This record gives sequence, structure tokens and C-alpha cells, in this order.
Amino acid sequence: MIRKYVIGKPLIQTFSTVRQIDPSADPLPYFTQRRTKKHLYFHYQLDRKDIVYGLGENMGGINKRGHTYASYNTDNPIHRENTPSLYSAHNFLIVDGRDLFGVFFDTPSKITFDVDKTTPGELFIRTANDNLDIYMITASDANSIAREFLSLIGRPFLPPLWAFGFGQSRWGYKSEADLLAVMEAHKLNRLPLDWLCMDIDYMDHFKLFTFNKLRFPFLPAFVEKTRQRGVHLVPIVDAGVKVEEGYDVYEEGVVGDYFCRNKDGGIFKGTVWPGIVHFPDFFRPEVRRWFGDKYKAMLDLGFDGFWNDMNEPSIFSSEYSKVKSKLDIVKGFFNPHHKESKAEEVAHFDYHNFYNVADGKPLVHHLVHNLYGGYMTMASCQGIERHYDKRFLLFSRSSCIGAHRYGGLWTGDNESRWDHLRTEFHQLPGLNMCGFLYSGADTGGFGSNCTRELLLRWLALSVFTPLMRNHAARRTRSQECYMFGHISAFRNVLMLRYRLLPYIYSEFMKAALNDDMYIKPLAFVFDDPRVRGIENQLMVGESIMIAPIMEKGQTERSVYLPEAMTMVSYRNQKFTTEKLKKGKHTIEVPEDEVVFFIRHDHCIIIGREALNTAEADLKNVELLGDGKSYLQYLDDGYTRVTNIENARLIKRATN
Ligand code: MIG
Repeated sequence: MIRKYVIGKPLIQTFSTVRQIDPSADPLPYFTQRRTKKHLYFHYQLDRKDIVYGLGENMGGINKRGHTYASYNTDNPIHRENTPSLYSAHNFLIVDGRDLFGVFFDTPSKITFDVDKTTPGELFIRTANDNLDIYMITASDANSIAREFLSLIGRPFLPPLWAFGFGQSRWGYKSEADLLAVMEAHKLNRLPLDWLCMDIDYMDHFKLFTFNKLRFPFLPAFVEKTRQRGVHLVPIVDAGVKVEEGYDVYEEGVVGDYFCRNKDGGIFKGTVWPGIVHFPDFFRPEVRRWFGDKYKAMLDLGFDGFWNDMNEPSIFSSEYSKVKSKLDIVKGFFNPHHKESKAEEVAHFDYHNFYNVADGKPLVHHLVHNLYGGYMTMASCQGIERHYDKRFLLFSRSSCIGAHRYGGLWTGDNESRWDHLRTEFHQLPGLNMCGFLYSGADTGGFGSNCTRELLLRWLALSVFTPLMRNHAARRTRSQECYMFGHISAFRNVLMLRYRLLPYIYSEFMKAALNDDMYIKPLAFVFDDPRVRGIENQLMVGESIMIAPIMEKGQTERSVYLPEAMTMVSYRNQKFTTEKLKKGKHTIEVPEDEVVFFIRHDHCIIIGREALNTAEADLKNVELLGDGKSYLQYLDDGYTRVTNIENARLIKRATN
């Protein structure tokens, strides 16, 4: 059951929900409220064994207890277990224990969740803006609560089949030749590949929707040529528009009055990659329409995938913030006394000094900050939809709940570190709970230098995430799958992705179309007290459980099976299976092997090897596991889908 509580008079309409719920006249249950001059507080006393799930992309583990989280979208390159703010605002959580409820704080403003950190056992939520909607969801179990919530916020973004293939990316591929070299290396080494990203260097002086003609002299022929080789090119699109006379996007924005303004009425200027930029005021429908239509020229060149970056918005400096470099921000983190993040403090200066026009009212950006990236994604998605009639790839760095309907998400600038592999593992269930099913982290890590062992182990997790992309920062060690020698181990793990593609795609689509999560904590599936609190095993779709190696040097680990399962291992591009009893096991997983589990009485489907999704045959599948049948979702992979039709579900059965 979903109940809505309206506190005060919400500042603006958000776009988080798709269902109309009449406000309840009763007081908000479970929480006590306290108001000070500046803030509104909600308190709830947690029981010792309660688990708190959710909060989307936030750090801190699957169980959120012990840390504080601040939804205030921040370009924060430091991801630590106790980092309060990343790029997104995902204000939904589930308390599971003495009481069982889900609660969503629907606000465009900053909101802080102190989950058993400052005061033992206390969950307290602080809002900067005391006008908001709160949705309270109750059901018989945590999974049903998540499903109710997903039905409230609406069906997630559905990418095309090729977006489930392997993507390779690097900030540093600068030209057609660089991209061709990656494609060539994948082909030579028989490493599957479906898409390649183009980072900011493809642009002419970082101007959005432009190309550096010296580096990309043969567009659109180049796009066509790569497509013929089975590879889709995915250019990046940032938020800020370079201020430059004669640049059409800038000039149209000025003439059309599409940019955010300062207090004094001038257009706000920030410094980002292009130098001085203006920020489109994505809160206004006419601005979204204008910006979205810019994608048409890119679509006409043959591109059918995009990633949106820097849309918190990230601002290096402005006349309001005196920060000279990101280094200052980074340094701030080593100050043990900092309360929240330094990046956030710095951004505050800027965010208090420009305006968005939302619902016809000019509002200081700070108050509506958390919707900016989400509105950019909405603009992009709707623009592309107006000019392209098939499914396309779109994912964004900044987001809010609601934005999950318009694009997927990647978790931003992580690093090549073992704890960041575990971080992704912990982010996945929270993201799924908030509707971001098409998501994943930079495999191998963005910052710092990756190692062979870390990349292999990371790929073994990414095999199961809908968004599977290897991405790294400029000036780091090259971390393409062919850069570490003995390529067969990399081929093995990438091939496994393609062999599991029929299952992954089918489970993703079924979950998305049935208001369900694709990746879940074990406790959402098994009614077994021993799975409560497990942080290193997850469910992928209905039938697979994963328990990857996430520690350096580890070749074995313990796994708890809440029921008998089939252990599947993939090594030397071959499957072997073994039945294991319910209970605790120690499993051995050498570096060149991937292990996962199939639930008792379940089957999964596996396809043949393929070097890209165009080659993959989703109809030709074998069953694996001790179940009798599998219900496969199947479509052509690119036609837009409006609902799950029975015709698309095919029963695959053992003989
Ligand atoms: O300030 O476009 O998260 O994926 O490679 C850095 C360059 C800007 C941040 C993104 C990252 C991307 C990088 N961008």
C-alpha cells in the first residue's frame, strides 16, 4: 500500500512519480517530526537488527547503517565508504526489521540521511526545504515494497540489445584512428565488442554537438564503417555550453533565453572544460525541447547512443567560488574535521548564485539542485525520441528518481581499487530499488592504474551488470582487455557475457516491465535469517546468484547457499556444473575462471559464443540448471516496447 503525505506546500512539481496518489489526512507514521528555524527533521528509532536498504547509488554498503548520506548531487572524485554525496539524489529507503516499510522523500532540495551514525540506533532525516511529499509504502516483505515503489515511479529506461554487449571506453581515444585501433585489437584477439565511447576530445574545443574535423574527418562514413563491423559509437555530451561568438548553440541559447541567470539578471558563467560556459535551464520545457532537438544532427550522422556527463552540474570555478583547481577539493578530504564533502561546500557558492525557472517561478538553483541532471537526461531522451524511432542507448552521471525513465546511469569517477569493486557490488541493489536497472560502474576503475588481476575480477562482476563498460581516465595505465597479455582469460570472461546474453536480456526486460528489480539482495528472495546482512552475494534475475571474488590475491572464498544450488563455472570457454547442498561452502575460483550459481529447480538459458550482439542468436539457446523450463522474453532488440506481451514470452523446456 502506498500513502502520500504532503508536508507544507511543495516548492515545485518533481517528475519522480507516474501514479496519482491522493494525500492522506493522517499524520506521517513511524517518524516523529521536529522543526528548527532552518531545517525539518524526521526521527525513527531503529531496532538493533533492523536493516536499512536503498538510497540508490550511495556508498556505505548494502545495509546503509553506520553512515550519513547527503543527497546533493556532486562531482566528487573521492569515493570512500563514508563519502556522503555522489552524483545523484535517490531518496528512497526500506527499513526491514521490527517494522517494515519503504519511504521516499520527494524533494528537489538537499536532504540528509543519518542512518545510525550520530546517535546510536537513530535514523534521522534532515531537509533543507521543509516543503515536500513523502510516500510511505507497506507490504508483506521488502521485495514487495520495492515493487510497489517501482510501480509508483514508472517503468525504467529500456536500452536496445546492443547496449547489453561489451563497451570499451577511455578518456584519451582522440581520433578515428584511435578508435579503429581498439576495434582492430578486439577483432584480432577474438574479444567481443559492441560499443565504443567517444570522450570529450572528439569535440571542437569542447563545444557540445560539434566535432574536431581533423580528428574525425570522415563522418558520417566512419560511423557507418564501424557499424558494419558491429560496433556502435557512443559520444559524450556535457551540460555546459561554451561561450563563443558564432557558435550556434551558444547564440541560439542567448537569443532564445535558454540559459540560467544570476541574481542580477545576467547569464551565469561557470568554467568547465570549454572555458567559460552557460548552463541550459533544463527545468523549462522549451529549453529541454531546444536542447533535445540538438541530438538530431548526431542521429543523422548515424550515432544511436550517448552519455551525459558533468550534469550535477559540475563547475570548476566561477566568480562566486574561488576554487582554482580540483586539487583544492581533493585536499579538503584529508581534513579529518570536514563534516560533509569539500566538493559540496565549494559548489554551494555557485549553486546559491544562479537561478532556474521551475513551474514558472525563478528559484535559486540550490533549492532545486538535485533535479538538474535528471532534467538534462529527460531533455536528451525526449529529443532523441522525437527524431529516432528505435531504442537507443543513453546513460547519465547525475540523476534523481524519475530520471530512471529517461536513461541509465554509471556511477562516475571510481578508481582502480579493490574497495571500489566492492563499492559497485554494494551500489547495485540500491540502484535497482530506485529504478536504475541499466547501470554499472567503470569496470577496471576510472582513476589510478588497473592491474590484470583487478580487471579480470571486475569483469567477472560486470558480466552480470546490464551496463558493462571498461572505462579509464587519461594518463592512467591502458586497461583494455588486450593490454595485459595472456588474453585468453579476458576472452573467457567476455565470452561468458555473450553466452549469458539471452538470460541477461530476458531477465532485465522482465524485471523492467514487471516493476521488479534485476539485481537484489539475497534477503529479498530467501526467507532465511542467515542471508540477512550478507554483503558479498547478490541475486541476478530470478535464477542466478553471484558471489564474486573481490579481494586481491584471493582464489577461494566462502559462500552461503540458502538452498541447494547448481554451481556453474566457466573456464577455457567451457561450462562445468556441480550440485551443492544448502549451507556454507568454500569455493575455489582461479583468476581465469568465473563462477556463479543457479537456484534449485530453476533453469537459465545460454546462447552460443558471439563477437557482438548482432552475431548473437538469442533464439538458439540451451538450458542449464536442474529446473524444467525457462520463460524467455524475446524481441528484436530495437523496436520500442510499451508493455510485456505474452507473445514475447517463450517457454523453453528440457526434453
Ligand atoms: O572532469 O570527459 O565521469 O567518465 O571520462 C572529468 C572526461 C570529466 C568525468 C566523467 C568521466 C569522463 C571525464 N569526465
